Amino acid sequence: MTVTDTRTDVLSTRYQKSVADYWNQEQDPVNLRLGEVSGTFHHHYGIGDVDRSVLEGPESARDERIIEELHRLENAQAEFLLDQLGRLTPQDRVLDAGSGRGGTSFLANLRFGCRADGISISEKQVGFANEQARRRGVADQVAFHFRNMLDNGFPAATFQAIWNNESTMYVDLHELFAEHARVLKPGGRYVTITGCYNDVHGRQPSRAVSQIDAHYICDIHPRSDYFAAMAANDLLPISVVDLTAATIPYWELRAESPVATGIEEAFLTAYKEDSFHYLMIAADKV
Ligand code: GPP
Ligand code: MG
Repeated sequence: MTVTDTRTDVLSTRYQKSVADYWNQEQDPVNLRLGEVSGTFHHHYGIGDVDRSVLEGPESARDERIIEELHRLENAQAEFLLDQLGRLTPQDRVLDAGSGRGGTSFLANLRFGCRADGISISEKQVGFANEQARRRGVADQVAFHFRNMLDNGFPAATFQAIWNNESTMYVDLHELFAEHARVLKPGGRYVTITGCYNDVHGRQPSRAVSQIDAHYICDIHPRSDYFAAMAANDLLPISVVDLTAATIPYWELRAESPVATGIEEAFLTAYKEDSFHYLMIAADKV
């Protein structure tokens, strides 16, 4: 199959077009200033204990120290995701579905030495991430493509591992996992870190979860949908970790930081009232 990255049918719905518009315009300091700390730019949240001393200290250094601490926590989240990918060798290929500015792909290539491909429906993000690959001298090993994760264009059984780092809330999970299962090798690993609503309390999202959906133009899924869609698509869960308690300190620090965006209270409310969970789910392709 010949696939180019200049396809005109990448955005197949008006919804996808509006999501692409959002990310093509996004220039938020909460992402750019954090990325500038190390040159690795992420689009996900953080986990782990916070060094609260960054909030004290001299006024002049305070903002910079908070930003460095938030970035340390988002790096820790990406490293935790990579911990779940299983044994990978430099001969393996991995796919980053919803790759943003490329952060998790670069860390995967650094850790495993394998080729990483990232896909995004934002042409801006794809351009930014490819420029990062060039600057980092890894453009021959890490490449980003303007493609849709529901129709990724890769041949069947290409990848030993695939992940979604906080990007599943933009797509239908049955369609997504069918496409992932197609391009994963048998025995390959799928990992997602995601926010999902707690449907133990009912099949509608809470107010706080709805506020998060409106903020990012996304559609947060109920927890059970992940497992139903995996089971229907030859993905066999091997590990589930509830990261909710581990991400709350990130949100508390972010709420007090100079880069708060206004969505912090909705996350803190949703997590603390148990209507929303931050989960890692790993599964193997049968
Ligand atoms: C964070 O990206 C992730 C999303 C927008 C998807 C929604 C995630 C959930 C867990 C519900 P970001 O790093 O660009 O967000 P922000 O700009 O708020 O830091
Ligand atoms: Mg962010």
